[in-house]
Amino acid sequence: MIQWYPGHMAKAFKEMEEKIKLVDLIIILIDARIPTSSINPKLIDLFKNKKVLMVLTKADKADPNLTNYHLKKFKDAVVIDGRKKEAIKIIENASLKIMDEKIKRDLNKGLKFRPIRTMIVGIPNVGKSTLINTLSGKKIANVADKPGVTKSQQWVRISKTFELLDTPGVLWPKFDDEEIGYKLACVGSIKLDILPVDKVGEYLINFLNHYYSNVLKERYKIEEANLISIGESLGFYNHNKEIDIDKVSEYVLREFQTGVFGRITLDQKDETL
Ligand SMILES: Nc1nc2c(ncn2[C@@H]2O[C@H](COP(=O)(O)OP(=O)(O)OP(=O)(O)O)[C@@H](O)[C@H]2O)c(=O)[nH]1
Ligand SMILES: [Mg+2]
Repeated sequence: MIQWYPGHMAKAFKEMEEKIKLVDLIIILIDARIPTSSINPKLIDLFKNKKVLMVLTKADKADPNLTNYHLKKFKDAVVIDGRKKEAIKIIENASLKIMDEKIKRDLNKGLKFRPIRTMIVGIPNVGKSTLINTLSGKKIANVADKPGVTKSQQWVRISKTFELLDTPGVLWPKFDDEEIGYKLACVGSIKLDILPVDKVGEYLINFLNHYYSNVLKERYKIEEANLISIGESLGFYNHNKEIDIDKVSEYVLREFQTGVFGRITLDQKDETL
């Protein structure tokens, strides 16, 4: 069981808590490849009295049927590719719709329209800073394909409609199910150095063999896909001429993360509900 909650995440969480009152709308980003497992229960709990928009990112790498399936479960949710300009209208329209009543109420009271203040939150590496850059049309926030890039909060004025707060990615102290930890590692939200990397690789391979049975066999030109056979095919031996299991795992995980196996979702129907 993975139990791990670094101090910087506890701090980031506390800072979010302090900002709640300043914010009208919370945008929770979740990874379309793990639309259930990437929902941080601590965030849902923290924002239970706020207006929330769920945003599925990286749907371009997820199984479209499952994205549609999961999307239906949320009250207010949209799907975006955070790197693309189209995301702007999608987020703006959904936010204005959610805030519609309040905006009208304020206008009736004679108050001037003021930008909707939103806080963008979610697990590490889900695409928060990318979305902020797309929304602002500038490279304001640091982005990289690894967890833990954003270290502190940052307010960004987007337009007349929006002010956004970028936040560091946060996980939660204890996963109900160890599969959640493996899935978060598979999509790159948990650093591989805090986990038994061979177990994560094995988890992914077993999953793919079960749900997408040909992808590994075709990719590595093998009859049966497992860490050993993939390692043999790749020629990943250590100095004892044994298969370097960790290296094979890391390689397969990286290939999965870059999308070479096709569009794959790790949360299948109602599996982790
Ligand atoms: N394919 C795809 N990649 C995306 C999408 N959104 C973001 N990315 C990529 O995901 C990686 C992580 O993006 P960031 O914006 O740094 O993620 P973050 O949530 O700010 O991460 P932390 O600051 O570490 O919490 C980058 O390589 C982005 O290019 C998307 O919708 N589709
Ligand atoms: Mg970031």
